[in-house]
Amino acid sequence: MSVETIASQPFQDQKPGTSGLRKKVRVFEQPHYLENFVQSIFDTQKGYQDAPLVVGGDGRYYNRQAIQTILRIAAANGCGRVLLGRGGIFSTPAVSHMIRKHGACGGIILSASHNPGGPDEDFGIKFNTPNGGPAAEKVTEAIYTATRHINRYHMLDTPDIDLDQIGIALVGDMRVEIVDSVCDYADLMEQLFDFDRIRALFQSGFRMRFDAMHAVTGPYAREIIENRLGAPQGTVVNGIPLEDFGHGHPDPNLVYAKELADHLFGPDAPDFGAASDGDGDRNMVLGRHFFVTPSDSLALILANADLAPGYRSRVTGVARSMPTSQAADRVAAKLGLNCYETPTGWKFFGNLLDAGKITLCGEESFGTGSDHVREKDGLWAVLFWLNILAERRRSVAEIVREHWQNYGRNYYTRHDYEAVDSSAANGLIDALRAACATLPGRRLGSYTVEYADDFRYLDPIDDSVSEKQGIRIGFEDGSRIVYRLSGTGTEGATLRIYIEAYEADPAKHDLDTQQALAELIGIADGLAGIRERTGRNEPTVIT
Ligand code: VG1
Ligand code: CO
Repeated sequence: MSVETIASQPFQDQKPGTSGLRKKVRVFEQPHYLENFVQSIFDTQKGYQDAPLVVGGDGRYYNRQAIQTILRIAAANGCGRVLLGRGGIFSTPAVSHMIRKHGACGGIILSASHNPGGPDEDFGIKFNTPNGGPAAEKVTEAIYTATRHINRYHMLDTPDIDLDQIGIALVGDMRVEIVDSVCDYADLMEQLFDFDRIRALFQSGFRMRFDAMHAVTGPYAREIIENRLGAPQGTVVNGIPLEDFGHGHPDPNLVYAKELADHLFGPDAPDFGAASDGDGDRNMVLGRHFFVTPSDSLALILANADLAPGYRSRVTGVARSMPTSQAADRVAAKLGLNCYETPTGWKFFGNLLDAGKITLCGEESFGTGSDHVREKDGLWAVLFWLNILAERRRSVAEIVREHWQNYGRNYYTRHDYEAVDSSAANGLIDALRAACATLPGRRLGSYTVEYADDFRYLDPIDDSVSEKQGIRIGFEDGSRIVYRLSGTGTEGATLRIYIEAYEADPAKHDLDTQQALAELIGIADGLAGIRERTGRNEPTVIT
C-alpha cells in the first residue's frame, strides 16, 4: 500500500470557532480543504500510533465521504487503529465517552451541530483530546497554525471501505473497528440513572415525546427510551437520521422544534417533551404547557442531583458559561458548592471537570452536562429529568415553580441577530467595549450600572487567559445584559444579546418573559445602537 504525499498550500480560513471548524459544504468540497485540516491534526497531535482514534459524525451530508478521506489520511500518517461508529454515526457525547472508555488518543467529530445539513448547507470538523473533550484553545491554535503553513499531506491510495458492516476493516495496515454506535453509551446512562424507577414511571401511564429532529439521537433515544425504559413505541419521533435532517434545522428550541412545542402546548399534550440537536449534545425540555429554560434546567438538576444514583452525595460544584443566567449560582451558594463562570463553549469546562472542581455544567444554549463525559449531552439531560420526575412524581411545571419559590426566578432571554454585516457587528462590539469605562455608576431607566467589562477568563487550573469573551453589563440589582458575537455561524456575523433579571417575589413569577424584561431589552438596544448599526428592527430569533 503506497503512501502518497500530495503537494498542497494553505487556505486562509481554517480557524476553528466556538466548536471546531464550521463552513458550508461547498467550502469543504474544495480540493485539499478537508485534507489540509486533517493533516494538520496529525502534524500537531501525538499518540495515534499507539492508542486508537475515535471517528464519527452526526450523519449529515458529506459525513460518509469525509470519513473515507480521514481514514486514508490517518492510515498514511501511521495511525494504528480507529474506532468508527457504524454508518459513520456517533453522537458527540458518545464520541467523548468512547475516547475515555477506550483510552483513545482523541477523536474526530464530523458535525455542524444545530446548523442545517445538505449540499448547500453546513459541515464541520472538530478534534477532541484524550480527556474526551473539545480541544483547548492552545491545541486548536496549534492546528490552525499548522493549516497556515501546510505544503503537503499524506494519503493512502485505497478503495472506500464499507462503513455499515460491524466488524474489522483494513485501510492499509490500519485496523478500522466498526462498532455499534449506541451500546456503550446506553450502558453508561444505565449506570448513572435509576432505570427501574423510570421504567415504573412509564408503566404508570406517564407519557412523553422525544423529537430527534431526524438527527443523530434517533437510534440512541429509541434504544434507551423505548427499548430499555419501556416507553411505548412512537415515543421517539423523527427518529431516523437523514443527511439533510428532513430539510429541518436540527436546533432544539421553540422556533426550530416548533412541532414538538406545539404538541406540548396543545390539547393532547403529554407529561414531558424533549428534543436534541444535530449531533446530540443539546437538549430542550418541556412539561405539559411549560417550557424550561436551559439556565433553569441546570439550576434544577443541581438542586435535585441527589435523586440520581450516579450523582448522589458526590457533586462538588457547578460551572456555567458567562451568558448563562445566574440561577445555578443561587443553588450553589445555598448548598455550599463551588461555582464558576467560564467563557462560551464547552472546552472551558474541561479543566474544571478533570480537576474535580465541578460535577455539573451548562450553557444557556440548550447545553447541559456533567463529568460523565467531556461534552454537553442532550439525552443525558433528558434522562436526568426523567429520573427527577420518576422520584418526585409531580409535573414539570410544579417542580420548576417550587424551585423558583425556593431560590427566586431569573427571568432570561436571548435575542439573536443573524447574518449581520461583519464589520457592522464588529463596530458595535468595539463601541460597547470602548464605552465600558464610562458606564459604572450610570443610571439607565430604573437600573444603575454596577460594572461593565469585556469578559476575561483566567483558567484556575492551568492559568491560561482568554480575552474578549463578551461585553458584560451588570446592574446593582443583579440584572445583566451581555453582548457577544457567535463563533459558530457560517454567514456574516451573528450578534447575540443576553438579558437577565432576578425576581425574588413569588407573586411576580408568572409574568411573560419578554414583558418582564421589556425595560432591559430597551436599554440593551439603545446602548448598542442596534437599529442604526445593523439596520435591523428586530431579532431573527428570540429564545
Ligand atoms: C453556540 C452557543 C454555545 C455553544 C456552541 C456550540 O456558540 O452559543 O453556547 O457552546 O454554539 O454548540 P456561538 O459561538 O454561536 O454562540 V453546538 O451544539 O456545537 O455543539
Ligand atoms: Co450540538
